Amino acid sequence: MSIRRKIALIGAGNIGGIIAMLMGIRPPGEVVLYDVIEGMPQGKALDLMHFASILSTDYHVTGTNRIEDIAGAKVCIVTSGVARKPGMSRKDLVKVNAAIIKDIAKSIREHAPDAFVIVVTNPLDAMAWLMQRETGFPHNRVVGMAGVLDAGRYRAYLAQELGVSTSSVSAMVFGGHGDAMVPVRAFTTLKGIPIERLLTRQKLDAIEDRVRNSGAEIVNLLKSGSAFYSPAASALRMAETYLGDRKVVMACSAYCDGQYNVPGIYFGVPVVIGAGGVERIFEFELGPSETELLRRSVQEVQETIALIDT
Ligand code: A3D
Repeated sequence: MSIRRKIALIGAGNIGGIIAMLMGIRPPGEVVLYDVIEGMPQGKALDLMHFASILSTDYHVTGTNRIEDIAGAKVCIVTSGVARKPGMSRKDLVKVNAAIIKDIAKSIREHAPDAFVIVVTNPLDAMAWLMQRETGFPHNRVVGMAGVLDAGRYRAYLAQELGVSTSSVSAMVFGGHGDAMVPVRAFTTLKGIPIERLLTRQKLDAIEDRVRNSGAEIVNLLKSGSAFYSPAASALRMAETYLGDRKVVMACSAYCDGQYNVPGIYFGVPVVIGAGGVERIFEFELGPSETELLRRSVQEVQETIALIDT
């Protein structure tokens, strides 16, 4: 019997494949790559076995079309679903992806009942909400990936504008992973210096609009498919933080039960990720304009959840 911990990548498309590749560079455990397309996860796993051999990283990765092969996984990263195409909103995706998530949730509950589940499939907050409901897992063991990516985009543009390393910029993006997401400039700094002291309001408005539209900007450039390198890196960070019990603070889509006046839905808020999954939601007072923007974002997520057939 293997003593390696198992990580299941459910969906072996662009994001699943890149996560599998990144995990091959510094393996956090044994990886199972699952997809419904026959031969595809097996082909990627074989290529990755060769990749790891070249890097000498002792990576154990297998590809499968049998969902039962996720058995005993400690982490499941779910990317299965359909990606956005040009002109398609995240909401257009809801019905098709909800059916896939329901199916996957049932399998996770059956085969990996102790897993920490990271949902990537869009529309993100609604799919994380659905995953928790369908697995019946405690809320702290189901989380959605969005804020890490959105904050990463915000930091990238700010660092570019200021001509500094992204490592010197700390940024926070709240809210649903949609057009109404809320980059919070009051909590965004360059080494502790409030960003508002360094850039004009007009410049920050423009950068924040670009953050909100980055997903669509990439979709329009790619013409088919959506962003995959940065979503993969974001999900990897979350999985590593959990596996290492690192207690890093990051914005994730987590279950809010009144925090920030968010009522019983999954929503992007700053959380601590550790061995207990989502161990804590950080709550503090926001300004009136951010509070109003969050209210609109809550509404957007609620409207998407309402589209899911119960
Ligand atoms: P893609 O390359 O199409 O991969 C999705 C994979 O899911 C495909 O290989 C499908 O065969 C597979 N699949 C479909 N149905 C099932 C099923 N029932 N069981 C297992 N696998 C299945 O897409 P991608 O990897 O680029 O994106 C995956 C998802 O992430 C999409 O829903 C995107 O919209 C979403 N996404 C989210 C973000 C966020 O920031 C939250 C960013 C980018 C993409």
